[in-house]
Amino acid sequence: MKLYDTALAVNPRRVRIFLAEKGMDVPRVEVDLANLIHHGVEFTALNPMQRTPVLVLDDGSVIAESVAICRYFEELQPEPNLLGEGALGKARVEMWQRRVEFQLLLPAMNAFRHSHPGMKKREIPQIPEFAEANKPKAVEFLRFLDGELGNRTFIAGENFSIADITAFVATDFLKPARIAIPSDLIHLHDWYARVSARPSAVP
Ligand SMILES: N[C@@H](CCC(=O)N[C@@H](CS)C(=O)NCC(=O)O)C(=O)O
Repeated sequence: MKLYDTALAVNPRRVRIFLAEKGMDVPRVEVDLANLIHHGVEFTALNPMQRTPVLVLDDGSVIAESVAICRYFEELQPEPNLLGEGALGKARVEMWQRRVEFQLLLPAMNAFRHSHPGMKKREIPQIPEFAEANKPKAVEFLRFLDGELGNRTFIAGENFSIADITAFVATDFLKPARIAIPSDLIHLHDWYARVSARPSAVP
């Protein structure tokens, strides 16, 4: 098994944190996005979407998309559970995972990709106005999340889950995206401190 990974990129980091939480170690191949290695013939054959992460199994099967890769690992090693338990638990984690992905990670990525000079060759067309339009959307969701986190320890309930992983990497990504986190979001700041204290937060 081989994980095509990018050390400085947000989505591959989700998979690295997931693996660290599981205590799993998978051989990695670093893909240099800055030098457009993912646009080359070899990588494009693996993932025509030209994105990392990508997991290649020993029989040559390919899985792209961070959450799909995480689901594969959850099946291989169910504990500790990160995708929810039982019908309701799984649905809750999925609900929050999708909310965080669409309402926080995506606006943060759009803000970055449509404003950073280094992204000009990869985000075509790059639209700086679109970057600006995404910033308040991310902040609005942070405020919503702050209200929710007043009632529980983690995003989908009392257990740490993939929704926390996505929200954590998205929150760290707000800095390069030039989105400031309002200081009055006390519950959000407390949650961030809890998650960043976990050993898995390092990769
Ligand atoms: N939905 C995909 C997104 C993957 C993605 O956007 N990866 C970024 C790195 S964070 C990438 O490979 N970007 C290359 C590019 O934009 O050219 C996932 O969750 O895996």
